[in-house]
Amino acid sequence: MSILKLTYYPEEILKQKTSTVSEITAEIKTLLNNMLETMYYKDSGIGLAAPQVGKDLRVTVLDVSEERNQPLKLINPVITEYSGKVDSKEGCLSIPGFYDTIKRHEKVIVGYLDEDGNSQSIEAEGLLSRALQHEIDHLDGILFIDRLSRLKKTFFQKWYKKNAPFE
Ligand code: QAP
Ligand code: CO
Repeated sequence: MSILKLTYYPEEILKQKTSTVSEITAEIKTLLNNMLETMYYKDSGIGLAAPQVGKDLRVTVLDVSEERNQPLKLINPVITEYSGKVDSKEGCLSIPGFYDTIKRHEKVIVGYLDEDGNSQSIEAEGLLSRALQHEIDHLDGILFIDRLSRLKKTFFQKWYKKNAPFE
């Protein structure tokens, strides 16, 4: 296993829609394990998407458990149902140190493939629902700052000028 190098705002790969995985190879499985290791290494990480480690693939890993022992590996995830709306604060490992509140669906159902290629679905609310929406956004080239109001985006730009570059 290895710790992967992260990509940071405003790198181009974070703005691009990822490619669907057509075959679950050993390479994909290794990538998922390395993404999990990288996420756990960044102590407060609860989700990481492939573009954040420089890969153009529709895969993401998550773990919202306190004990950090409930890893999820999602291949080709899609939101199939959603309901409700809720405001909550978010951050992103690709924009370290910046947090702001955005509105998201309260509940979601996400369909995906597991590592064995079986179709699965997760019904989620709370932190997992938010994390799933945040990570699936990454796979579509969307960062949480793209969902901020114009005023808050202006504030982000000021914050970024003061704090960039990351790493
Ligand atoms: C996405 O985000 C998320 O700024 C995952 O300095 C966000 O793991 C899901 C992190 C909110 C649900 C709610 C951010 C670590 C981690 C930082 C993360 C930082 C160190 C963000
Ligand atoms: Co993120």
